Amino acid sequence: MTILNRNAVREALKVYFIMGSPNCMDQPTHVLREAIEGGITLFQFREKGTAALTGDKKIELAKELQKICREYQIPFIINDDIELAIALHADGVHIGQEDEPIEEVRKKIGFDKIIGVSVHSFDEAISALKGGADYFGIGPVFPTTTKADAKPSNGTKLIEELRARGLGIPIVGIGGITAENAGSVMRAGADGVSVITAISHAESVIEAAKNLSNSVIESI
Ligand code: 3NM
Repeated sequence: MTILNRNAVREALKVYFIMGSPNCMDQPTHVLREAIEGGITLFQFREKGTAALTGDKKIELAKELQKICREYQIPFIINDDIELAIALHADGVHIGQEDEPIEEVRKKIGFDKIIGVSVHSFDEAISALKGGADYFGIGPVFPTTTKADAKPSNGTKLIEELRARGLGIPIVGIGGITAENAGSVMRAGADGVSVITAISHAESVIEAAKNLSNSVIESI
């Protein structure tokens, strides 16, 4: 577990925006600025999928987006790419079950960084907790077409189960979440909602982030 305050992590998860260049209809830097102005509380750089940048171009974009996050004091987390997270002194990484074991990631990244882990069952949750995860990403809560290899959607069942079994770790729901259904994810026991499409594909990114933020705040 990180040495950062758990409640600070919990707070930061509320309106969790994920994006990379393949998700954007406009310049990623512009989309991120607007999302921050609309009220997102954390940003995850996830450069994946068709036409995803690689090599120096990926690093350049990561740096530009990190600079914006720093300007607004929004935590900047990198998906999967632990080496990049270390090189840029990112605030943390988000890893899946198929990535390096969390214990190894922690050794590399240090105790002053956030590690988020995607979990799909009670057993995965316990392993991630033992490994020192700072938060869980649980999804897909609703159907999504954004992640090619996403599992079938499972609603809020696992979030409810983990809370009913006494786990207090910060949790963020993910997958098909919108301003309309975010409240149900929060009421199930999540501390925040994580979205790609609901913000990055919106006609007005600012308005979309504001709407999502309002739904989350109203459901607390
Ligand atoms: N992870 P959207 S679902 C990145 O289930 C990701 O772990 C998921 O995108 C998981 O908000 C997903 O557009 C895609 O549905 C989320």
